[in-house]
Amino acid sequence: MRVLLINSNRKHDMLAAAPIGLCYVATATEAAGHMVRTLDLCFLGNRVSRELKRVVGSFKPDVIGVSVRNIDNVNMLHSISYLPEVLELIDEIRKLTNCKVVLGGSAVSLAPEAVIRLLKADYIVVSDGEAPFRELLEALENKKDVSEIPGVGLLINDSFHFTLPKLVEFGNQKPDVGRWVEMSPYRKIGAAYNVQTKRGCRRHCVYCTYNQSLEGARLRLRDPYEVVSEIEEALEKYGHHTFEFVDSVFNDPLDHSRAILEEIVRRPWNATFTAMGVHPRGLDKEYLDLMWRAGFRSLMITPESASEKMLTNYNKGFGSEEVYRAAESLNKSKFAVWWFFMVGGPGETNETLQESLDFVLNNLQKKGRAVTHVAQFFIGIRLYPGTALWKIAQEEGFINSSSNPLEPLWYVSERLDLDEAVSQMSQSASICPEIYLGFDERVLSYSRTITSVCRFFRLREPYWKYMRLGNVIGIKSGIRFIFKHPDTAGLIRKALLRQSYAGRLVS
Ligand code: B12
Repeated sequence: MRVLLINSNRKHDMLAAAPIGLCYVATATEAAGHMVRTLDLCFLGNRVSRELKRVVGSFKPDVIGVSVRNIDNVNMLHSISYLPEVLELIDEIRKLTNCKVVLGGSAVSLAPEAVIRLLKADYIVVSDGEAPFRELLEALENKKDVSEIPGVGLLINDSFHFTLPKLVEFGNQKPDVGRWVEMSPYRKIGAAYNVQTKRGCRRHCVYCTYNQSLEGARLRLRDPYEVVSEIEEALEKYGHHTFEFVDSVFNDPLDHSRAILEEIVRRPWNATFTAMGVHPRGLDKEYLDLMWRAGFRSLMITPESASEKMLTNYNKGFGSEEVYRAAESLNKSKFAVWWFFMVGGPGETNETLQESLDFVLNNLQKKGRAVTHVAQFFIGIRLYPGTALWKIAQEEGFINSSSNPLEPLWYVSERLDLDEAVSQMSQSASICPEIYLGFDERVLSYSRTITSVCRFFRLREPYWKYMRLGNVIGIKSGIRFIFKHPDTAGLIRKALLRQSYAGRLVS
């Protein structure tokens, strides 16, 4: 069959993400004997319709697969939904061709039924895409029943029919991202070449979906030698020198990540690495030294809180002592570290929030050290079906049985005084340039200018580390809160009212 795979994600700022998931599916589909073509919409701007028309017209696909990564930007103060543009895309596809449209990607896995209904696709694929998509194509080609294929969903007489996915071993499939995607615009904006070393997450954080429909709870590890060989091949073939590990948690299990780092050290070439989702556990001097020797210069760490009580309530599986210890080790290094903190989880009070802020104020400020920290505080916890927090939120009246998971739905602890919380965060940010707040995310729309300046001055990636410098300038010049809404607590209340919450926080 002729299969066109489209990356619908157009978020083309500093956090641009090359569609590695789509590339995995492309490689597997081609290996099954189909003719595959990819179309990446990320940097096309207003040329999307023209390109779509051109590619559909010339390639004449039998099936179009669309990757849908994000539902929204998970920001309560500055919420953006990405689904309207995907709906528009699918409407355009329908006008151009009668071929079947299949959706996959994290947005689909998070809310399969809601997505197929909203986006009016023929089929959806949940979790890993490779095997279900291959089976679906085979069934379509041979005009066989598709309704029992694991991981595939469809509407039959307007009722949603879905077969649970069967997650197979990761094996040694290679996405070959550089073959399917033109990487130069990603490179230009400062984005990395993506690599995945495992699937699955064995953590059970109350708000998280990684261990469920996204990747499953069972760890499926790749052979470290194969992972590093994939990197080596990408270096040789595409000359991309900055790589990002996109695992849910890169350093869990620690031994597996260590084996990968050691294998990188053994190879004769140099490259730069970063990873999102680094666990504080195990970040001691020895491990950080190994990361540095392998070529890591930055990492993202996701403790979500520094309060013992909140870490327990989030079921993070580590305590505040480990967070403090990780900071201590990182402070002796030269890394750029982006820390993520969530504000407002179950049981959060203004005191527990202050504990996290104090942790940053006392442990992450520069104070002449070589390390650069950025500490991002987000208020409101995004709710997803299937998580423990979804149930808690239902019991506490934040959502009800008819809540739509495609609307950004939030949980905010009722024990938090919102006005006080906003003032605590602003107060800390006014004296600590490391702190980056929800409304600051608007700075991402200036990514192109920021990266051009960074490139002009030959500054080293990752460019996000210069957010600290931006805040230093902002504080000194008095424009630090340029993006801050005059009534931030009011914005939070409005978001909660929109989801029909009528409890203490809005009364
Ligand atoms: C790594 C990561 C990041 C990194 C990305 C770095 C990079 N260089 O790519 C960073 C930190 C920059 C990041 C940023 C953001 N992220 Co993020 N990120 C992730 C994470 C942990 C992994 C994504 C990944 O690459 N997975 C590996 C690939 C192989 O998996 P996959 O894409 O899902 O593909 C598989 C299937 O989905 C399927 N599939 C995919 N496409 C297709 C297509 C077809 C046709 C088929 C059949 C199947 C199929 O098959 C693939 C292979 O099996 C996920 C959570 C998770 N565990 O999935 C969140 C996640 C995707 N991110 C999320 C969000 C919200 C964001 C941001 C919007 C946050 C923000 N405010 O800035 C930005 C958006 C960035 C962007 N450009 O889109 C959310 C999306 C949920 C939502 N509410 O929309 C997730 C799910 C996390 C969460 N909160 O639950 N992110």
